Amino acid sequence: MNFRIFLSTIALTLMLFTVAAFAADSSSAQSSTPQATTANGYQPKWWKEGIVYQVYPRSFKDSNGDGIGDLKGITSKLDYIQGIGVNVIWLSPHYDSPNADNGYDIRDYRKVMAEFGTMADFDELLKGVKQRHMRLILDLVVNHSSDEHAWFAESRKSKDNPYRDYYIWRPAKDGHEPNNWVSFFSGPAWKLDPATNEYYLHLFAEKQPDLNWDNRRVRAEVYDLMKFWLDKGVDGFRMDVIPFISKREGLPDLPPDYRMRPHYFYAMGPHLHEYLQEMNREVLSKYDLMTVGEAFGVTLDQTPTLVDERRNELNMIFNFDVVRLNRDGRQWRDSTLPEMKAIYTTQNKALDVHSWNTIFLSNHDNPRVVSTFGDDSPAFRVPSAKLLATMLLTLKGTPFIYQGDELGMTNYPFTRIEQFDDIEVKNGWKADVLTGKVKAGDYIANLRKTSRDHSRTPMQWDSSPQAGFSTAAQPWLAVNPNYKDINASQELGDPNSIYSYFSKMSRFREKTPALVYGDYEDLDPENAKIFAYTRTLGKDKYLVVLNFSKDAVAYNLPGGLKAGALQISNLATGEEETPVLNLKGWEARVYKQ
Ligand code: ISL
Ligand code: CA
Repeated sequence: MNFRIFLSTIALTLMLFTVAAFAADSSSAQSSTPQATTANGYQPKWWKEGIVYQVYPRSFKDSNGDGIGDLKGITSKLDYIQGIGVNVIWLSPHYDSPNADNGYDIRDYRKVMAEFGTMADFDELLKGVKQRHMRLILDLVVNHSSDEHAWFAESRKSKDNPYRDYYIWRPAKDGHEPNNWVSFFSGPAWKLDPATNEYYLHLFAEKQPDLNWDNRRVRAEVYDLMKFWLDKGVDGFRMDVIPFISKREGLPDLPPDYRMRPHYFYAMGPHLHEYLQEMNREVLSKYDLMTVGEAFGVTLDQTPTLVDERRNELNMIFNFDVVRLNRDGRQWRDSTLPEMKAIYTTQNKALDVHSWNTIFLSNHDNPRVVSTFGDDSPAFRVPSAKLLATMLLTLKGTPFIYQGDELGMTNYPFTRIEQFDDIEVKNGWKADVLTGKVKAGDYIANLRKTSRDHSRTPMQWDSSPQAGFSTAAQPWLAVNPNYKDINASQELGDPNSIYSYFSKMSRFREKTPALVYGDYEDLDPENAKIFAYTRTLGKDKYLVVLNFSKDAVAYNLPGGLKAGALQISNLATGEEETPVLNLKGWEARVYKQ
């Protein structure tokens, strides 16, 4: 070795030594021990272990008798929410809004909707959540704003207004809309604005103009408003239709095969990843957050590109394959259990240790879970709601419970168009029924299965008038007539209620790492009645057996597998372990093997 090489080797060794010492120092400054991964390689995170409860404020609890749920109402029910065993609350939009789409059309992102209360009420709510060691995530609706937002009021004034480029304006093309895009709420996605004689884009209602994310000033505004709420101490965001924020270059026409499923064309635009990474750099990475994107129009193979932790975009997304299993476009269809199982298997294969899933069966845009995936007839409503709770809380992914599902609330028996509030329903009526394209009877029959309003009827608190939701003679949307039989006050006092079962299941999940992080395996994919799967973490293995039918089934576990020790069941059987499991209709069991 010549002398120069010898010297530089010493220098290099010294340098490496210093770097290593520095690295050790800085990591110990952050946390005393680096967090160990689970036996199967996951980084533990609070948002992977959490159970989320979605509150739709308008329908939750009315504190002042105006017929509309409000923030004080939610604060008064925090113990009830905690009693379900959840530890994160997702609040649907609570911002100032003219309510063309119940708050998903925001007029002022920094103001509380007057109907819901004041900023002081919001601060009280957040304080109450924190006192109970729970967390609060907000709805971030930034693909579009309200047309009553100050930005849009400016933008529409003139072509050279400084806010013009906050939205997406185009001149007419051959006397028509700039392209053939359709709105999710019927009709074209463009509206001609007389002030400048140009069209603006609205993928949803006319009162929901799409923001122009290609404008860096728009992005900066969004990051600022996010920080406004995060600095108050909220713990993250559910991001409304976030895959739509980047529009396709040149706004090309919808190809014919996308007309019935335009969301797959609008989603995943060319700059989506760039904008999410920027948002992550500018905002998300500075806080300890939960982020979940409403990934309407995202396919499973695209999912890892949004949630792989090494890419620094989102923590999780909602994939709609299961909740939309019963739809062909907007029409109801009967799905099968093997179809549902196939989706979960594909999801689990698509996501590796760097990604994380969500599990949800309903929300404010879907019908009630027990009426859709269970059986809401008197004989089976309770066991089937508990079976669905068992599934929700033992599949792999962060579970989201929609308000009222913990009580087994059911679909509303709609018979007339006047009973609906939803803009999607009203616009569809005008576009399809009043034009004679669809018969009124067929339209209502379909809505009885699919309408978003099923989930939006008021929470059923007790058997007093208006189910204890409000002292008003008429709440904004009618209470389900079954509230005398299905309500919280009855369920809270009953150890065998659906509410009590949720509570028990949630706590069981919380103390069982295998149910959070364990590998998932479907044991019997083709079985049309039984859903049987295992969750395995190191030496811990749990078996879940669900009878998705009202029939009794004598079930032989595949491959001579033994069930193990019964941990939880929705029907108290206490049966001894045998090679055959004698399952009653809608029975659910969890075993430790
Ligand atoms: O019911 C739907 C329309 O057919 C849903 O597909 C829904 O519009 C879609 O999932 C996007 O939902 C979100 O954005 C909408 C809002 O109406 C929904 O309530 C919200 O969850 C526009 O902000
Ligand atoms: Ca109120």
